[in-house]
Amino acid sequence: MRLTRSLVPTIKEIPSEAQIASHRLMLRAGLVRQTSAGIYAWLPAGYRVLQNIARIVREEQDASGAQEVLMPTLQSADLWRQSGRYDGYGAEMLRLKDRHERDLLYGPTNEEMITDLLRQSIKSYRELPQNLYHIQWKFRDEVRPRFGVMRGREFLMKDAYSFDLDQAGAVIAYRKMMLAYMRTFRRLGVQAIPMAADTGPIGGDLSHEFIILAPTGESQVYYDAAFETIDTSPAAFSFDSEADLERFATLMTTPYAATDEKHDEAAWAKVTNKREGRGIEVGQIFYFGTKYSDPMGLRVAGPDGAQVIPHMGSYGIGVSRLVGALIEAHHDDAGIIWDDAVAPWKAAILNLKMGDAACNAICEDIYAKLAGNALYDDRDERAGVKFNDADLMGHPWQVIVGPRGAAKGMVELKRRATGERMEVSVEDAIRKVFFL
Ligand code: P5A
Repeated sequence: MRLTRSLVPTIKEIPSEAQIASHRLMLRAGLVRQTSAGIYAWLPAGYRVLQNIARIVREEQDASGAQEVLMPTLQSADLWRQSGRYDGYGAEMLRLKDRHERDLLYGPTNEEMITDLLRQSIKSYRELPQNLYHIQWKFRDEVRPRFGVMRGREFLMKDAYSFDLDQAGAVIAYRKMMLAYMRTFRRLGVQAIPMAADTGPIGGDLSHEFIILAPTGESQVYYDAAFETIDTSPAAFSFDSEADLERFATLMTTPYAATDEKHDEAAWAKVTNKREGRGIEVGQIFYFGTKYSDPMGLRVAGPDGAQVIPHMGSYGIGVSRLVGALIEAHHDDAGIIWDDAVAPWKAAILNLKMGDAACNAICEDIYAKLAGNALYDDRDERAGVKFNDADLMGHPWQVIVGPRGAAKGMVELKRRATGERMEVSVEDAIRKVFFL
């Protein structure tokens, strides 16, 4: 994209309403704008990041065998009356009526709706297991929406739902998701640690939160650094091997990891390599057995013809929260530092002398060759303004084109994460940006 043709409204001033770094940087870098309390519009740069995160989440869900669907945001209150959650959910649920006075709600989660869909669609144990997910907007009327997209009222979630014949099957589904989550967060450039958690309004007795360390996290967390060296790659564990999944689950539950509420000082004292700090919850997974399938009447015929109530789990990732969480984990005083995997553009091209024939020609050449992967700063602005905005926006690479280098066909390449600069030819600049 050419910056002069783009809606990337960066701001120099520090927005007074934002209390944490990621919220300030998302506003300053022109990623989002608030439209109502806890509700945000995603501008082009922010939306590209959101889509990159969603794509990685989707690829790892698909690899685990989950199937993508898309359920609506609006749900019938009747479904929630059947599960018994309609009244109990409280003020966090946004309730509305249609023109026929029918009660609807904007979904805060989809356990009921997916159970209803399966109830209509499957009859036999042969159709299990199933795991279905979607990436869809949710609404929770949080008492205190804050920290920008980190605790919004409307937010984008990946939510998956597993259905198995019995508890043993559901535990396998749970382990598969845990493995898929470890791979997902690694690809996003962060270390997420699974920590045993309470289940709240979703229910059940087995749950893990996935927490990443960042100074402004909402809870204090403690874990054994051993987590950081566990290889979770496909070479180490296969989704198709129950033995692999069991070995993985054992590895994941052996090192110490706990949030504040579950912290055990005696066990912590025995850990030699400690990691401690504030944590952000970027995902949570649940096994809750027949909590929804039973009251909602989901049944399949078992191998002996008798009716069986399937066991379920649900698995969430905060896709929009992750945009803020990744910034919390990776920024400096100058701005955002995007990981290559999620950056809105891989590179910014900074033309330091618009109108100079050599600068213009080189910039246009690189812009064409980077084909959609670059933001071309073609504004008639001072070099300092361009440098500051590029650092603020956090592009992994800056291709800096000035008249002196351009005259001999050279550009300067800067790596945002390290500050490293090198003078290279146009061809080498392109190779480096694409990691060739
Ligand atoms: C699991 C999927 C559930 O809702 N039902 C379907 C289960 N879990 S959860 O822990 O309540 O939410 C899953 C993830 O969504 C993110 N999240 C939020 N993100 C932004 N703003 C919010 N207000 C918000 N609430 C939850 C979190 O990352 C959470 O782990």
